Amino acid sequence: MLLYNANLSPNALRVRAVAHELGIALEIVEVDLRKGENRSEAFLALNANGKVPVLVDGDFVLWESRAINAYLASLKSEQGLYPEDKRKRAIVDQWSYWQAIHLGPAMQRVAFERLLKSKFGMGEPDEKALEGPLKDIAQFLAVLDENLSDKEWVAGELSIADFAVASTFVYRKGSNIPLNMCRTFQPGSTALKHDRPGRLR
Ligand SMILES: N[C@@H](CCC(=O)N[C@@H](CS)C(=O)NCC(=O)O)C(=O)O
Repeated sequence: MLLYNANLSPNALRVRAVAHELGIALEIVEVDLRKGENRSEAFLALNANGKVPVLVDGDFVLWESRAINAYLASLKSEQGLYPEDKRKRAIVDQWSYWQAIHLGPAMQRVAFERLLKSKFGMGEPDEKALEGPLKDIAQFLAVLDENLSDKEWVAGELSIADFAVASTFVYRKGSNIPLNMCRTFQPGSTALKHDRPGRLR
């Protein structure tokens, strides 16, 4: 299986982490986003959005990191990362979508302003623009905190939703997003076990 990857991408990291957890070997094809390799005709033929990650399994092409992870986990269903039980799966989907639609974009907005913008020569951080996202992050982390107050993994058992949520935190420290607003992430808390993808960096 091939994974079109960019090392700086949290979305690609999420897939590498799940493949690693499942013991699925991926042949990595590095796509240099800064050189615009994701805009080449060959790459756009795989994903017209021009975004990584993209998985190629024989003649099957799949993009969107969470869909790729659901596919990979389904190939090794006995490991339970994407449970077949309808209700358990629905809860995994619930947290994966929550990360994709709520927590992830807010964290990404801050990471872009505070960390990536200057790295890409796009100017200084605009702190004013971050008031809304930071407020959202505090609200969403409180929800995560509450959810993890009585369990180790977001959907009860380790699942692809944990990898979705954990990969959100890759740029947290560099973006100066404090976790002291969230008791879940205090030293010694079980939520810090959500660092599995971090170990693969
Ligand atoms: N929702 C997509 C997001 C993919 C995405 O935004 N990838 C970024 C890297 S983190 C990318 O390829 N950006 C290049 C571009 O948009 O030109 C996923 O989860 O796979």
